[in-house]
Parts: sequence; structure tokens; C-alpha cells
Amino acid sequence: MASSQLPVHALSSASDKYPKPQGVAFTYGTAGFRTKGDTLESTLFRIGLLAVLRSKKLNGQTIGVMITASHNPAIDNGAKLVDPRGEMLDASWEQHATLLANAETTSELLKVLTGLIPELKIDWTKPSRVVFGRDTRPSGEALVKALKAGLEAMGCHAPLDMGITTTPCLHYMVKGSNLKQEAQIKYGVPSEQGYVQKLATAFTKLMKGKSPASPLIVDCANGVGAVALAKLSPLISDILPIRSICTNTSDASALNHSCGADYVKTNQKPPPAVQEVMEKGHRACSLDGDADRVVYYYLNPDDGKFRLLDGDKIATLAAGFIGDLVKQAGLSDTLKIGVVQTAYANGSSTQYLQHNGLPVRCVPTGVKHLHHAAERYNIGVYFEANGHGTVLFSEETIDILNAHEPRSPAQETATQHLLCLVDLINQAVGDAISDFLMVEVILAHKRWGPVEWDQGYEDLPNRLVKVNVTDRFAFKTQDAERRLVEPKGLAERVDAIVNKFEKGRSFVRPSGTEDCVRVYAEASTRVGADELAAQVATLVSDFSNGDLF
Ligand code: 16G
Ligand code: MG
Repeated sequence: MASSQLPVHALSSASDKYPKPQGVAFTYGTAGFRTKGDTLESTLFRIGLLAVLRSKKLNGQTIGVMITASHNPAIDNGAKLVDPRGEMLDASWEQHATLLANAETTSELLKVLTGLIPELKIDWTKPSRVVFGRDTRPSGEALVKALKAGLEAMGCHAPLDMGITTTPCLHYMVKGSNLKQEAQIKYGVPSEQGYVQKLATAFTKLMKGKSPASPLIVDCANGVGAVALAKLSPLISDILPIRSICTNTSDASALNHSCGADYVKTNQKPPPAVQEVMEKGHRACSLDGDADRVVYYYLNPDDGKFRLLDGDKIATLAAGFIGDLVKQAGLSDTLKIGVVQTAYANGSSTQYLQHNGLPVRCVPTGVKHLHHAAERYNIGVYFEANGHGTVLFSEETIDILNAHEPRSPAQETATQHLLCLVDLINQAVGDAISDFLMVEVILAHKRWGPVEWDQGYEDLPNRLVKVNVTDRFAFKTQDAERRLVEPKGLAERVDAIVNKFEKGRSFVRPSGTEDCVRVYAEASTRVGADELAAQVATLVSDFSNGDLF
């Protein structure tokens, strides 16, 4: 049996060096494992084991491991696996990750592992290839060591260490590593340098003939985005001057502290460091700690009020622009564009898209759900309101664009622009940097500033509330998380509250990353949205305390 070749001795002695902390339960959630960094060494060792199995299962294709806790505080860390096309680990394997991470002892771990090999029909004789990277967190170094120990114990030769890198760069790398030579030439060199070059080239082509943009303020969340931007920025500085803020990666405690996309989205205001340098009417954007998420904002020129241009605004901007290019290229009968959102998308954005004739699909929260849904269109635009997202062009679409014979110079230009966008926009996963370059291209082409961009629709006032409950798993949803199916009877009570509010909408879902339940509410007025959120939150908390039913 194949499993008999498992290097049991090597595994056993290596595993003993990475004992699982007692009394901790690990879960591979929406974005992989995520918890305190100093509790994760055994988990990283075991992720190494799983990465090797995954690679062998997929015939030796390269698998990625990213060590990051994204927008969480510096003390946290996490890890996620990346599948060969650069997408998130197939959901059916998440349970194996959880199972391995929770084996209490080395012998239990070996038992789980030995069971998985026949269960997953893994041919042990296949090779395994793994590439990994980490963000700037101090615990990252020890976690890399643990991961390497796991890979080595499984006989994975020469895994590729990308060092400190952004999550999207790692995804780009995985995708590129698995392409055949010819496809790889078109895609770009699978290295960090190759990625930076690819973005800079596409951006430069798309900005040809456009006057240089006014400087863009980029808040790097004191994270790895600062490192990546320092490499890209000099290549495009004469077209887009970038003023990087919050670039302190040497002081760990600064990471995501009073800065970054999550701060802006949650507090609905610029980070203090950005506020200091922001001028009315000028745009700024904030990345998160691993640079896979971006939101824009500006201060209203009239009253100086903060205005957020979130993932929904980016999605509508991108879908509109790309839709126009498809029309100008003469391909609107051939290429179908679709937009994918989650229940958190502001109702006004959904309505705006639908009025503009764009099909919109709603899927559960988490990049993997959006990504898979977007793959079903010729051109799939997906963004979460929080700024995670990208635009996917299917292989067939790229072939159609390459083969297209334009009937006019305008058609030719539009076709070329679409092809350049394929290069500019990360096709594996959302990239804050690639996304803001896309936004900058669109604004330049439309000769828009943030004010014009913002004019498409007005967000409905909304509120997100966190409710601590005794058991978040008691809350089960359906219809892309828009409706509760359990606890029984709660959905009807939520409906009864929602119906009291003009344009009211509210939903309740268990968080995939924290031990809590989230309540979202929107309504026609600020007071209404706040009141609706408060009433639904009280309902949820009463239930949790056993005061209901
Ligand atoms: C993770 C997800 C993000 C989602 C968020 C929801 C990825 C890469 N990240 O950060 O897409 O919006 O979780 O968090 O999938 P929640 O379940 O705690 O509300
Ligand atoms: Mg992130």
C-alpha cells in the first residue's frame, strides 16, 4: 500500500519537536487558520504535510502556503493553502487541514496521515512542489521554520521560499509556476520581480497618452504592501506619483494599528496619519496587512466630510468601464459580463448594477465563493464591500480577444485595452496594488476624480454589529447568508423587525474568522439603519442568553 512508504521515522521525530498546544482547537476557516502567532507552530508543521499530499494528489503541481493574519493585530498569525491555479484550497480539503492540526499527539497525527493517503487516493510516488511566503509579522520566521520541517519530513525537495511577500504575489507565483512554458511566456515570469514588471508594463501601456495623475496617497497599513509598493512605485512614478503612508514594517506593533483598509471601513474615517496629509477632493486608498484588499476615500470638497469608495464602488466602476470597452470593441454580443457580490454589498450598488443591465449574483462571504462564481462569466467582476476582489477573464475570453479582428481603429484600441487589463488585474486573487492601478487607469480614461466616481449612486446608510454569543455554530444560514434557517423561528422575527423600516434589510451570520455573530442592517436613513441593527442584535443576543423560545 502506498502509505507504507510514508517516512514514518522522520515524520515522527520531526513532529515531536512541534507538539500541539494543549486545550487549543484549530479550525481551517474562511481564510485558513488564524489565531495567536505563538500557538501556530504545530499547525504550520502539519500544513507542510498537507501541502505535500495536495501536490502529490495533483500530480506534482505546485501548491502555495501563505503565512499571514491579514488585517488582524501583529500578535496574530495564520496560514492558508493555495491551489495550483492560484485559487484558494479546494473546500473539500479544509476538513483534512483541521483534522491534522488537531491531532493531539504524534502518534495520533501519524494515524490521521496514514488514513488520509488511501482515503484521498494519493500516489506516494508522485513528486511534490511547494512555494511559500509570509507577511511582516514577527512570528512568521518561526512559522516558516515549522513549515519547512513539515515539508522536509515528507520528503519535499527544495520548496521555494519567497520570503516576505504579499498574499496576491504568492497566488500569482503559484499560478505561474503551474503553467506550461508557452503560456508562462504570455503570463509573466513567476517571481516577485516578474510580477512587478508585469503590472508596471500593463499599467504603462494603459496610461499611454493620458496626462500624469495627481499623487495618490496609499496607506500601506505598516505591512507588506509597503515593501511591494517600494519595488513597483519607481517603475511608474512619472505616470502615477505615489505617496506611501504607514510604511513602518520594522515596528511590529504598528501593523494594522490605526491604519489600513479595515480601520477605514470599520471606523468610516481616514487613518490619523492619512488625515494629516489629505486635501479636500483628493483621493487616498488603504491596503490591509497582506495587501489583498483595498478601499478608496476622499474628503468632500464642499463640507470636508469623509466619503468611502469601498469594494462595491470599485466593482461598479470596473464593471461599467469594462462593459463600455467590450461594446467599443464590438464584442458585446459575444462576451458576457457578470458581477458577484455578497450580502454585505450595499443595496444601492446592486440596484445600480441591475439598472445598468449587468447581471448580479450574491454568494456567501469569503473570497473563494466569489471567485468561483465569477469564473462562470466571460468577464466576472467580484468584490466584497470590504475591498477584497478582482476581475476574472476566462481563458475563452482571452482567446476571443486575441483572435478578434477589429473593424475600426476604435475597436482595435478597445480590444488592446481589454488585453492589457488582463495583465494588469491579478487573475488568481484580488490584489490591493493591482486593483488600485486598475482604478487609476479607469479614472484617467474617464478624466474623473473621486467626486465624479462617487456620483453613480448613494449608499444606503448601514451598520454592522458584532454580537458575542455562546455558540455561533447554532446560527445557520441559507440563500447566500441572507436568511437564517436555524435557530428555528428567528428568521421570521428578523423579518418582522425589518418590515418596520423603510428600505430595511438585515441579515445575521456567524463569523468565519471570529467567535461571534455579525448583524448587518441598512435602511433609508442613518437613524433607521442604526435602530434596525440594534433591534436585530438584541434579538440575537436574547436568543443566545436563552431568553427566547
Ligand atoms: C476573511 C475572508 C474575507 C471575508 C472575511 C469575513 C478571504 C481571503 N478572506 O477575511 O473575504 O470578507 O473573512 O470575515 O477569503 P467574517 O466571517 O469574520 O465576517
Ligand atoms: Mg488580507
